[in-house]
Amino acid sequence: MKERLKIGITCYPTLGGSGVVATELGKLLAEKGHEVHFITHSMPFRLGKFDKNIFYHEVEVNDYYVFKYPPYDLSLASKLAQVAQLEELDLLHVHYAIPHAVCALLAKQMVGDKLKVVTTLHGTDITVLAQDESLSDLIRYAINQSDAVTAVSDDLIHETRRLLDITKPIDLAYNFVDKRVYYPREVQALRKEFAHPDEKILIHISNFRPVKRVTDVVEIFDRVSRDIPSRLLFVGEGPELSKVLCKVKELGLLDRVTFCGKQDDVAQLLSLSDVMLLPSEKESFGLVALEAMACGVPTIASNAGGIPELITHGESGFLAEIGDVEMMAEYARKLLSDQDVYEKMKAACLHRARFTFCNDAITRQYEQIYYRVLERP
Ligand code: GMT
Repeated sequence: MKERLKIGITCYPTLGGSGVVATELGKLLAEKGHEVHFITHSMPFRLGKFDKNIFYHEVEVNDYYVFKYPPYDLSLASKLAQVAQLEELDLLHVHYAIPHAVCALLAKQMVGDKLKVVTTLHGTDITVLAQDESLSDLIRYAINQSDAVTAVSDDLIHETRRLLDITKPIDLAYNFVDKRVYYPREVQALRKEFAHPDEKILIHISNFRPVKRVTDVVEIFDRVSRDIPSRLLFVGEGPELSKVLCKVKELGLLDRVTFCGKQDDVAQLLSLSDVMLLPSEKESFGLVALEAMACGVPTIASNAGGIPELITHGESGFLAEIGDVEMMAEYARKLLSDQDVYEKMKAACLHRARFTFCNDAITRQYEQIYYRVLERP
């Protein structure tokens, strides 16, 4: 290791892919000997076992009665400044421009210029919030003032430039999965709990936000299950859950669909599945498809956002236009009915996850960015 760094990490600790990536990155940096301080409103859900290099600082929100809305952003900025000073942090790596980068920049003003701010864009702050005129100037400011900015796909870099008219360099740092956690597990016994040996298992994992188009998953499954004996597993929950349940009932699929709710050890559920469905409207990367890939499970997805950078159509999965459930079902049938095509694709998935989205390489890339902003070559 070059020089041991003291790094503060702020993310949404319980939210989807960005929280997972930020937490996994922190754990890998700590394993490499860096001192990592998570500064968040609750314990990141994937933090796991004790590590002497990992610290957790909880942001407490002041709910003083004159505040109509408790000022979380100010509490976070103040905590970031406190921890940075007390622990002599070299930098803050914040995930999401709004509000985290803005809070980190305020902390930097309080602490002094020595403290560097690295901001990672994950998608929603650009593809949704940047289109809101009341926030776009603030997001532009957060990006321009950060010492370095990274994004999880090339598509997200282009969208950021297009929507915010930004010229500042943005580093591409793809998401990754820890190959010690995501690999094809031995789950034959568990698989029997979900399906008969002659049935295939399709899976969808998300937070059931409208952008995930989860009802398309039901439409695709409906078409596939007419020809191929199969089951569908839903993992996760969120605002569209009841709509999805209605669709499942309407199509008479209730006895073939299992709602697993929120699950922590998704590598097990992925390993017992045959195909992942991800028909999203927007997706800056699609971490869940990478998790599936690393477990040897091909994904059939929409060609939205950064997904085509992750999945090579026809090689490591199949892509169709957003909303084209007919085509996605056709690809699923092709994949599930031809063992040769399936085995080839499974091998391609394992190789791609291991070598292109390798946790070691991407952690090294982030370290290089840290040394660069700190001017410690
Ligand atoms: O997709 C979500 O609803 C969650 C969101 C998040 O903050 O985790 O996901 C975004 O970041 C992930 C990690 O970089 C990406 O894999 C997802 O594609 C991205 N979601 C969107 O762009 C909609």
